[in-house]
Amino acid sequence: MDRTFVMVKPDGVARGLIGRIVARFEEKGFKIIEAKLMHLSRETAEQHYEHLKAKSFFGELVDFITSGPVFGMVVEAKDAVQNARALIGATNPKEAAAGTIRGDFATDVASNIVHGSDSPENAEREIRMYFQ
Ligand code: RTP
Repeated sequence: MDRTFVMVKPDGVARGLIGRIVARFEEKGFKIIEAKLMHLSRETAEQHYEHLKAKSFFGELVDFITSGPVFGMVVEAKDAVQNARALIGATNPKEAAAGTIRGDFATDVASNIVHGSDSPENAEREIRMYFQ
C-alpha cells in the first residue's frame, strides 16, 4: 500500500462536487487517511506548481488555484499514484475518457476539478507540504 495527495480544486469545491469525488476514490478502493478544506496562499500555490513556472499560463493557474477553498486529501491504495491518476483522467478534460473524474465533470483544461500527484516523489513532497 502507498499514499498519494489528491486535491479538489476551487471549481470542484464551488460546484459542490467534494462528496462525489471522495465517493469515487472510496468506490475504487482507496482509503481516506487525512482530509481538510484549505485556502492556498500564492506562495504555496507557486511552490506547488513550480515545475510550470516558465509556462505562459502560470499566472492564471496560480490565480485560479488560490481563488477559493480547495479540499486536500491523503489517500491510500496499492500503486496509489498511478491508480489515482487513472481515476482522475487526462489533464485536458477534452481528452479525458468518460468514467474518469475529469472526463465526467470538466470541459476546460484551466479548471479541471481535481489534482493528483504525478509521481511517488511528488506525492511525498505534497503530503509533507499540506499535512506535515
Ligand atoms: P495537476 O498537477 O493539476 O494534477 O495536473 P496535471 O499533473 O494533470 O498537469 P500539469 O501539467 O501538472 O498541469 C497542472 C495544471 O495546469 C493547468 N494547465 N493549464 N491553460 C493551459 O493550457 C493549461 N495547461 C495546464 C491545468 O489545470 C493542470 O491541471
